[in-house]
Amino acid sequence: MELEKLTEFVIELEIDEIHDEVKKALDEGEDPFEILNALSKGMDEVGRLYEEKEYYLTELVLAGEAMKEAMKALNPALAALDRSDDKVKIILATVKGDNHDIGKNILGSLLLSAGFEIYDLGMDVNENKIIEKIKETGAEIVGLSTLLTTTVDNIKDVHDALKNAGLRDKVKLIVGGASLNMDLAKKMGADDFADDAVEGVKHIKKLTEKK
Ligand code: B12
Repeated sequence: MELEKLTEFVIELEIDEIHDEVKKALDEGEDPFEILNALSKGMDEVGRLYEEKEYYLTELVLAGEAMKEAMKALNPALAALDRSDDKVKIILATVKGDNHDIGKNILGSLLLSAGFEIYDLGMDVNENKIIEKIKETGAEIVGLSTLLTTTVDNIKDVHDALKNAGLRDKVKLIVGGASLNMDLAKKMGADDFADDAVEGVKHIKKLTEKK
């Protein structure tokens, strides 16, 4: 099967069929990373169509659903690539007030295949939930995503909550998303920022090495 077909499936919002198509590609021996790449390409195109006003919010929501269905089929294959014990634990979340999770989910999939243990709290996540999860799991990295300029400040709330809970020195905070850059990330109290998910994995590896 050509991988372009998977790109097309995202663009054409084929929610009902995309899961099986991804499975089929895996069965045919396609590389899981190439599959992820093809799906991400589709999402880039959807974003472009939205910006050109050819797609509207409804299509964006459907594209998000299609990506989720595709990931359900792909994640086990990505996770199977790594079998190391003693995995570093990472909490992922989209900040409160923000309901964009496609980028975060891609980062999660890549981290999974790189051998990290992921606790994905979803989107619109309050800082207290993050603190609770750190206490429960002993996670040493928190990765936050935000795409809206109006929710960038909410990173600071997580930083402050970590401080108040006496956890700020024990946990590294890395952030990403289209509304951010390194300067802004640092201003919000984060330790690090990465432009995309591939860079994100590299940065997270570095952050965990230092410890
Ligand atoms: C899809 C989408 C939606 C979907 C989200 C579906 C979902 N489940 O995620 C829906 C329809 C829900 C949506 C809603 C809204 N959206 Co919207 N949306 C988009 C869109 C088109 C694409 C985003 C996306 O998924 N990109 C693909 C992913 C893969 O890229 P990414 O998220 O940037 O992630 C990459 C990196 O940033 C990085 N990364 C991401 N997170 C993290 C975290 C860490 C730790 C690291 C290291 C890296 C990392 O890795 C990823 C992969 O490389 C963008 C426009 C665009 N082209 O970006 C607008 C956009 C983000 N939305 C926008 C807006 C305004 C809204 C709404 C307010 C619209 C409205 N009027 O209701 C609502 C807000 C709802 C809410 N409360 O959150 C604006 C934001 C403007 C701004 N600067 O604030 C944008 C930029 C569109 C625009 N130009 O106006 N949206």
